[in-house]
Amino acid sequence: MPTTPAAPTESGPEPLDRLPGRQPAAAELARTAARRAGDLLAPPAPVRLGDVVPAPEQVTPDPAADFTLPADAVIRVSAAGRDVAEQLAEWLRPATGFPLPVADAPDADGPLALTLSEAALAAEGVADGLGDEGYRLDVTGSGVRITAATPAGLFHGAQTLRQLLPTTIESAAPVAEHWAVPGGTIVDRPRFPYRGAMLDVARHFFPVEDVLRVVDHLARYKLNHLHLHLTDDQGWRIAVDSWPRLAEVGGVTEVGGGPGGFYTQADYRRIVAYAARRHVTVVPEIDLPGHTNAALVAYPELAPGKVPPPPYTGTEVGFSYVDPADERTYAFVADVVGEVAALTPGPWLHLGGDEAFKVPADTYRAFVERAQALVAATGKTVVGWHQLASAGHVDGRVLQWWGTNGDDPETAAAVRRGARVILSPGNRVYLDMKYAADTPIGHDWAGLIDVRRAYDWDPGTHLTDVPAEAVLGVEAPLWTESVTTLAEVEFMLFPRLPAVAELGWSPRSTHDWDGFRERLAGHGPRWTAAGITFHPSPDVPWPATPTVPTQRTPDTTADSH
Ligand code: TNX
Repeated sequence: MPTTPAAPTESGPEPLDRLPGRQPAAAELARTAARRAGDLLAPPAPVRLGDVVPAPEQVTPDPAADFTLPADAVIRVSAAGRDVAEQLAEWLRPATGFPLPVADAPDADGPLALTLSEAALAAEGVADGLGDEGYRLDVTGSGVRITAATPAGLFHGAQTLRQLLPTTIESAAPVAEHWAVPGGTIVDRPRFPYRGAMLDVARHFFPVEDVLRVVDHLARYKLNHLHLHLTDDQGWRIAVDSWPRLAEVGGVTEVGGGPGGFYTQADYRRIVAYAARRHVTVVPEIDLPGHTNAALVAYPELAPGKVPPPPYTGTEVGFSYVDPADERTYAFVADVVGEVAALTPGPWLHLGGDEAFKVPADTYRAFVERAQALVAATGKTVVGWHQLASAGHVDGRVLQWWGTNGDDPETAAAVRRGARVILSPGNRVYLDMKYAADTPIGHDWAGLIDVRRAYDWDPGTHLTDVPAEAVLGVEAPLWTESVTTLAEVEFMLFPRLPAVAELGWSPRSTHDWDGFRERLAGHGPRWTAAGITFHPSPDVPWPATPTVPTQRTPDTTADSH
């Protein structure tokens, strides 16, 4: 809608500020007021090339080279990238209503081309190449080309392209829209190789379809690991053929007394395959030796004293453990990690290790060392909560930091012995923490975490005496004691998950709260269009909607950890 200032009644169409006797300041005010009124009615501002979350490494806009996707566009791709092209088409077809066929011959000129090429990357001017997840995206007047060395790189580039299209691209039904993409070039690759989120499916069980949707959310923001917390006191969620009662008996409870549930091996395979297609690696966690009440209900011979405990549906921690003095416990661990490893294509197996409060320190260490060896024997790399640090090293092992003070000599010592670290500081990225005191679900033991607090820290320097080179990446865990539905999962993930994704992906040089909150604001309407529930955090300047609260939460970002 036009935003020309209203012409003064007697003076004709001359610009207000050039009229004799008029104050330029008043004229400027009038013009601004008119522009504001226009803005209110105007469609959302066009997406700019730099509006991407997580922030790309290099963005070079060329406003003269904007491109509009035509209805007869064909996506051209080489054979190895075909599946990424098919997914891009699946994302774009519903809203555009365009057929978007996928065809071979990526080198032919066309409006959309995905090129897999090592050779092309050598010429891109990125010192050490785009690596196994980087991509280059070129938007010119004649089309969009994404170039990468791997399908994962193409996939991340395709997710970027999705964000560069108008918000309405998220619509599930065709929309009359000018499908413009801003011109220029993006060259992009991740800061850290491991970028993840954790879903606790043990405290409350979530059906396969919910997990798949969470995978989609991760993939949008270039997160590449989904950690599934599969076992805990309240439920055992993965079928194990050699110990069938684990799921059949241990799976039928959850916090609050609901029906629980478990994944059959076919369900789990479906999750890992769905994730793999989206370049997300599943990290299964079997929490040991504590957090095992559900296993003890199913197999009392694993319990110290051999007395079957009652099923547990509360939210306390630290009371249960498998009997470290019974050899059957180690047969159980070997069988379970063996089956889970065989079902899992990714390289990781998470052993838990947290809050085994009733196991004496030296017994705990000896147990963990045997369990780590059993995981290593499956060919997987051990991951565990940072409490594992006290046990001896095993090749490649990774400690997941969930403390709140940024300082742990035992973890630092384990790093000197060769461990790597995933950062999940409780007071920064625990997505089960409330945003504000009045958030209806969640905990607050690690503090209130609104978007700024989740965003404003540096994984490279967070832990005392742990150098950036030892940091494998970041992960945002979502514990589900109080989270019971997919909508509640999404409410806790959004908008904090994209903040964590940016910490994991974007170079530190792009870190900028003001810029981030502006870019993030543009995603609110996308989530709405996609049917994703989110918390309208007052930290973010959402485009005007009546649902946004105006009160700011107290600033909890004063300390550095
Ligand atoms: C601590 S973090 C736990 C979980 C709880 C969580 C709740 C960690 C390794 N253990 O068992 O669910 O706090 O915030």
